[in-house]
Amino acid sequence: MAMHHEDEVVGKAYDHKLMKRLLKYARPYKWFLVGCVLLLLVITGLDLLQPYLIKVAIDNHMNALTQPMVVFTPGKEPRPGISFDGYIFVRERELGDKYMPDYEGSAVPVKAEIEEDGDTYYLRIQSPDGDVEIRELTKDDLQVFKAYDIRAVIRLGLILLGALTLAFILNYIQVYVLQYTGLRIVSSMRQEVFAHLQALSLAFFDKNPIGRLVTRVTNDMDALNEMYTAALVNLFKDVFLLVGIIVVMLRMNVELAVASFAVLPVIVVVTAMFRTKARQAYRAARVRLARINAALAENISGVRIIQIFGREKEKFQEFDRVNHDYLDASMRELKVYAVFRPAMNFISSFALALLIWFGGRRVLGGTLEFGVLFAFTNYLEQFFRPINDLTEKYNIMQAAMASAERIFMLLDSRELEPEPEKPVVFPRPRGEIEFENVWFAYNDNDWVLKDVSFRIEPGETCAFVGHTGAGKTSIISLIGRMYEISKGRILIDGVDIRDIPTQELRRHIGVVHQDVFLFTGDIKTNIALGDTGISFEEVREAASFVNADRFISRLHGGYDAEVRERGATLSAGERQLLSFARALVRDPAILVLDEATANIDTETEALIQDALKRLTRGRTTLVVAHRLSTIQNADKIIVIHKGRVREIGTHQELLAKRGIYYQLYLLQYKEQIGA
Ligand code: TTP
Ligand code: MG
Repeated sequence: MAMHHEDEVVGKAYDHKLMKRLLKYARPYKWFLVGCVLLLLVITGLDLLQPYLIKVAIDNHMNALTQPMVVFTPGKEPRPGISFDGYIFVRERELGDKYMPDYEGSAVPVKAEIEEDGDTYYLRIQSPDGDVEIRELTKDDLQVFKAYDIRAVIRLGLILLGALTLAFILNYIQVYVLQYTGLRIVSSMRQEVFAHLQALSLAFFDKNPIGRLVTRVTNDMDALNEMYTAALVNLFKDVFLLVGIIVVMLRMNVELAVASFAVLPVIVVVTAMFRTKARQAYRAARVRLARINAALAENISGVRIIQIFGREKEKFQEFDRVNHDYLDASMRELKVYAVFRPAMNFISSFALALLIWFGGRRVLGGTLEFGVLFAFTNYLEQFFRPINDLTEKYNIMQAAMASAERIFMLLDSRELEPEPEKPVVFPRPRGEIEFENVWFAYNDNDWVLKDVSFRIEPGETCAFVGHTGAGKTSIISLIGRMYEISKGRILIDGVDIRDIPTQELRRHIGVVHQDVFLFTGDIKTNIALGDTGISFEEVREAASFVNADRFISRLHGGYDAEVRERGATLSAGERQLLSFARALVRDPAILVLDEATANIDTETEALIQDALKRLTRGRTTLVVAHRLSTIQNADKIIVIHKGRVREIGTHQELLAKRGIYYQLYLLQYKEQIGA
């Protein structure tokens, strides 16, 4: 498990393995995504259609008055044309190639053309045998021809409007479905991460700061959402569009298409340069941002200490440094983008200029129709849009890949041994606890417990004493299997705890820490901890049993009183009593009290002592206490020294031994006399 440098994980913008795994989460929404891709295909088609329609309007109708026509007798025309003087005039270009060779169905004088001479227009009709008939067209005559084109332009305009409307509607559906899918995918991933976090052993949380884990579930998930919605599927659209534009351009005019794409090699080179620079800059900024987050989290949670020790200025300067570092890195990143975007703009403008120079000359020379040039400028603009967006998508993909890597790292972390394959049925234990040569370390071979063995009989009260850091808390966490031991066995009722499903095991163990953690919510939920199997009556009973009901009834709202900010509104003693109720309401077979009786006023102390006496009745109880006065009645006292069990016995036995316990006792006794 190496998660130490995970904030510095900045991978590639595309990683096949990661992508495969990411797509697995998208599988339930496969059809939504496929639908989106299909919609994008249609939308792209509609996007491509628009310049083409305009080209047709320009070349076939706006600039078409003087184009060659073929004359048909009415009823023989292969497609609608202009009805004039008892004939139907159809433009050659609208007929297409297949009618050209034989002029099938045409009247005797077959070819016609309108000629312009100053303000006067002539209709020139030429029969196959070479006879030419020229007649002047009156204004009304001319209007007949023009009306045909006006109608056609209106029709094309309507088609364009239809295409735009359809594209709008399809875009709406596509964006909606895609965003919905992205949110669903990420929401289910977030759920998985949360469930995984909950199941991780404490050892994991010792190594991973909370701030970092919160980032996983929020920021990193957002990055993935953006990838699913903004980058992944839209990449298809970009590819469709680019390929579509290239195909359409080539079909319209090969020469012009080649001229338009002359800048492509430059784009490739510039983009490649950008990618390298952007990755370096992103990595640098990312690492520094992680430092800012860490500094922020620590300074906010430690603000009490900072203020009371007056360290504001130093901490400010410390943060200022980190902050500046990040600013510098961000500026470097900014510069990369600040150069790339305008550069791409310049290239696209240059390509446009090239096109106009190249195509404009041909239009003036009569070898290129204006509508084609117009469509080309349009397509070229569309062509550069996805290329310009590439930077953004690149950014998104890069962030997403890094986030995915971190999330998967988290999901892959296994601090606990897997659940037993053949779990034993574990009913309520009698409460016999046995440690058999247990060796334990938080880190590798840095032994905290060395060869610890002891045995506690059902119903006994057993106290652990020893110097600070001796390993008392560690022993207690091992019973609930919060950590895995390295060697030896821990048995409850003779069953190795590794053979018991952790949930079953922990259900029978009630723990009271000195540092009581309260959740946001009311008093009764803090006792029942959301366990629906526990009735309000039971909560009240438990609370009154441990003498907690007295202060609860004084609270505004009683059991419904809100607990805010982890119980900052309650005193330490009150929180202690609450945690007793919390442990008792589950009626655990084994009760663990870690320094539960320190730092409490005499009145509450008396209440707590009274509560303790009742709590311990009928169950195995393990108590860690620094003040030996509180454990003199324990059935068994185990003295831990530097991770080893040094003495076991009752208070009297241990005093008689004159060993470590005796020393401790004397020390505290002297203190008391002195006080
Ligand atoms: P503890 O078991 O916490 O010692 P203790 O409970 O006997 O001490 P105290 O009376 O002060 O409560 O710690 C034993 C050693 O293990 C100590 O050197 C610190 C180390 N340790 C860790 O490395 N990680 C942990 O999460 C804990 C709890 C302790
Ligand atoms: Mg401790």
